[in-house]
Amino acid sequence: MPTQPAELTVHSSQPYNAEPPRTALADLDLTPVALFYHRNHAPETPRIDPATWTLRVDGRVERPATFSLGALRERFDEHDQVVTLQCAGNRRAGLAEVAELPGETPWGPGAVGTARWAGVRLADVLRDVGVDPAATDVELVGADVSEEPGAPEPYAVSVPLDKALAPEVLLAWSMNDAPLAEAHGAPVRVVVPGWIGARSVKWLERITVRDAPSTGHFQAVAYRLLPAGASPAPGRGVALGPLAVNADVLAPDDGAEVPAGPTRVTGYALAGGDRTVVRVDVSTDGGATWTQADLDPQAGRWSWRFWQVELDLPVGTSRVHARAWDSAAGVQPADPAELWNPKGYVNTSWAHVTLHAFGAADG
Ligand SMILES: Nc1nc2c(c(=O)[nH]1)N[C@H]1C(S)=C(S)[C@@H](COP(=O)(O)O)O[C@H]1N2
Ligand SMILES: [Mo]
Repeated sequence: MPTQPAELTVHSSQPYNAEPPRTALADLDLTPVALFYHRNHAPETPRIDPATWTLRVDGRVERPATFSLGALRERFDEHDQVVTLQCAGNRRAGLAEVAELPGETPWGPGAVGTARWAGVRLADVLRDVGVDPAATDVELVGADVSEEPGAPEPYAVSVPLDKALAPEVLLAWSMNDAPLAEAHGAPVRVVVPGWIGARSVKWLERITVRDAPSTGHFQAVAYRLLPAGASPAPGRGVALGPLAVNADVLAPDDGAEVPAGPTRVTGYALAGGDRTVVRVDVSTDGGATWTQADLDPQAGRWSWRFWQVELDLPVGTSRVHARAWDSAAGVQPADPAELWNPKGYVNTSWAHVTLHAFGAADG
């Protein structure tokens, strides 16, 4: 059945930040590129000629090297992974209801998406240049320059060496079996499965192996979890890495009018790091009682897991809550107020939508 292409909600155009409506993400193992959220920090999208693009690999390595796209393709095997990217700011709007988050993009449910990414393993490239035994972190540097930090500098973050050497971390040139789009980081971006989206650096130009995390703004100041009373400063708080377990309702939409009676409610759940989703609970009585949703098989080890449940909705307004559990017994907390933090990251509070069910007579 042909579906209407959904419109993205554009939060800002420079930098371009946009998300799809929740219902556009429902039931599609792979999010079409046209529906994939955009999260940027620089006012301009870099336009890089793949023919002249190079990747510099340096720092604490035995043989610093520069690779062209052709050299990467020739020298290393191609691998692919189905991976869900989720912005640490996804669902921030729920935290902004607790207390103001001035200057932060008010993401709804759509700063998340899943794609098949193909490229080379970061581990293969690192082994090729030889990592110094003293190395601890791998800095990933893009081509875009944000206006956010005091001193303008290309987008730079890092991941610990052990994650950088994990087989799932890719330098990707393809998304959903098509060449990676400029907007999503062409010609080559990093994909760090199970970690916050901010570590999956787009428009990758340099990899520097270090004995400390990157001092870039988006590692040292932003994307860190601070206590509610603290203000961001270099090195303050905890750098976000592995995703915390999260879930959301994808359909029906929040505020939807539906016929009373059996109603299929669907959504996704996502666990981070080396955890997996093991259970999703759904409640229509504010969490007093819970029903377990059916879990679909995962499209990939690093992808979200869809869930579904049939609820018997009475005429009137129902609030549907959902929460996921991960394989380390991590569970989503009830209240966003418990999670509120000054940059508005990691809203993993119970998902909820309000549904208005009408009877045959009001139909
Ligand atoms: N070079 C660069 N890489 C980046 C960013 C950026 O602003 N510049 N944003 C990061 C963030 S915060 C997220 S959530 C993802 C978003 O990827 P997408 O725009 O392809 O969805 O890219 C990450 N990689
Ligand atoms: Mo992000």
